[in-house]
Amino acid sequence: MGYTLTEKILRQHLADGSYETGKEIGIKIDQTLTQDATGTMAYLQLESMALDEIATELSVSYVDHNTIQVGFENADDHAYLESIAKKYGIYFSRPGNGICHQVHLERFARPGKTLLGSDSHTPTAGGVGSIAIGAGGLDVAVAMGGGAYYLTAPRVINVRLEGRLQPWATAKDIILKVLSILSTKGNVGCVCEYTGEGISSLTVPERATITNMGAETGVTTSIFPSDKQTQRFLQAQGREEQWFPISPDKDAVYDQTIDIDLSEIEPLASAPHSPGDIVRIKDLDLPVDQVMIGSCTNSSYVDLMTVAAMLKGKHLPPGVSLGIAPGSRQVLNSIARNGSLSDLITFGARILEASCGFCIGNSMSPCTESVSVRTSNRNFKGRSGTPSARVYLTSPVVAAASALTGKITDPRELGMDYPRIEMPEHFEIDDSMIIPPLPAAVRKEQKICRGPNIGEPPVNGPMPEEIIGQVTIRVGDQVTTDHIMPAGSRLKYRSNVPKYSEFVFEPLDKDFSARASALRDRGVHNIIVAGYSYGQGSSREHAALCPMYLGVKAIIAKSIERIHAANLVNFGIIPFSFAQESDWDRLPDKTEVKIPGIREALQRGKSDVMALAGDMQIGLKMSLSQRQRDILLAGGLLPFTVMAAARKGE
Ligand code: MIC
Ligand code: SF4
Repeated sequence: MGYTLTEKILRQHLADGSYETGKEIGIKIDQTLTQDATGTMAYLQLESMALDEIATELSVSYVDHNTIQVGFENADDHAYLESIAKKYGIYFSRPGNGICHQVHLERFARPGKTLLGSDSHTPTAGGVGSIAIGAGGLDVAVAMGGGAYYLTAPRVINVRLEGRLQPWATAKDIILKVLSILSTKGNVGCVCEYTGEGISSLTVPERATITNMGAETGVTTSIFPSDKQTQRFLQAQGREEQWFPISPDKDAVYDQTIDIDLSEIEPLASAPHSPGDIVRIKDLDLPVDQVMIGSCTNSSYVDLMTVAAMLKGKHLPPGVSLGIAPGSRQVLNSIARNGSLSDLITFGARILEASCGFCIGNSMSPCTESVSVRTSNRNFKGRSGTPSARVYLTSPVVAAASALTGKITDPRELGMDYPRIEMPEHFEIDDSMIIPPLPAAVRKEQKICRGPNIGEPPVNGPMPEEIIGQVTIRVGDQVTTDHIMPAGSRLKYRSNVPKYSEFVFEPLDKDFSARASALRDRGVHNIIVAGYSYGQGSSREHAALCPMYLGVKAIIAKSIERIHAANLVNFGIIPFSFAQESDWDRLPDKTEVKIPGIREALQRGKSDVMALAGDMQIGLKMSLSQRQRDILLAGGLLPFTVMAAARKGE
């Protein structure tokens, strides 16, 4: 029996365990990436591991999320990150150079490699045939130190593409179609592998749009084989020598197959407030207040050139605003040199920095009760900064058509010829905004730059014998990391955990933080009760770290998403699931809950434990590997890693 591409690359990188679907394996990580919003914590944790050198082939620190710099906090973070990169031999992509995933695809991602990134859209690099996985910053720090990354050997879904896209249907519509089939839940522990003759017509940036937004299905990653298109892309990026072909074996066996005929794909959108609520553009008839084009999903050269060709010589209608954020300095500079930037400016577009910006809600929030059409990948309620706004996620051509007419518009109705823009044979290459690692001798001299915004990461104590606490909050289904730990205007506190913790659950319950810290100070453990898919979305470990700081010891949910569940374990919080889902109803806010003998249960490898709430008994399940149990007993991955290193040294 042959191997899928996923299994092939994972087996080549196997560092711990034996490969069996559904079982935990440890893999060697070749490359890492961090971004500033998750990176400061990752590097503070790296520092506390007291290493001299990083062990990866390549690690890159990007600054792309918090580039607004209102006040000193963001700038302090940037200075810290730059000094850390100099000290440890890490590439540093300076603010202004672009969004981590776009730049990594352009300049560093390689077929057959493993990439671990402290951002959930790291799978973008799956577009060149890399196994690229999003994780919490602490996992990335451990991988930089040479530690294995642990994941479940995945179930592999074969997404077989046949045919060719029709004009005005795009890669974004393919991933929206996949989302309409897979939805945003129930795919934990899977990988989407794209095959079929239809893939040969998709360029690497198009493939990257698909693997990027694959994150919204909850899969571990998505991947395309490395073929002629990959070679063409690496050639155009001046990296041809890094190309080699890699694909699944002909007799590879998949756990599930989905067939999609590209010629039947039509323009689609994610309707408010979930990327998985898919509708056809032609069924929508809605005036638009704002159009935002950019983000790591859709801001490539071809994306923006196509938009510019559609808008050239025309003007923005009154009542609509248009913002465009190119994905990288390479993209921005290319459209500047060939004059297309001027076409966008003449149309009335507001040109934004090559960064995340609007996508994470730190700028360009739409007005109250407005409709915003965006080319990004997430439309969770309030993520734009305006809770009452309705955000539709679409392709760049639908966004441009909507900016032209002032209402959500199917571009096929414009009566315009489809501007078929080719990917260039040679991209403009200028890496002068990426600072390469310093020679080892000079590195030692480097001083770390620590402004007042850089705090120490709090560390948890060992797991107590029993949990004696209270349900501090009970939430429903699909609570995202944006609900647990909001970004937007709160982002600047990412390096200051006590301050950032004041905003835990802010969008759902403004008093949560005060209540939880009061209980913690009285020695009462905080417990969170949740519905399905708790912790969807971002890889931000602050959604575990800050609750840990507030004294949360356990989450009891109907289900928990992959990255978030791993982050909870990493910070010593137990992710429980209900044995009977209907028990969710029996645990409202303020219920006093006891979980006796939890330490012993973890030590003895038990999967079932009982929670006591008054005279009720509630069955709980723990789906944890032995390694995760040991991490929880130690109080988290950091104390576990430090203890393991000390044992080795004895
Ligand atoms: C996101 O798109 O939600 C983010 C902001 O990029 C996050 C990372 C973060 O919260 O810093 C992600 O996707 O992991
Ligand atoms: Fe940045 Fe948005 Fe991409 Fe997250 S999804 S990395 S905020 S552009």
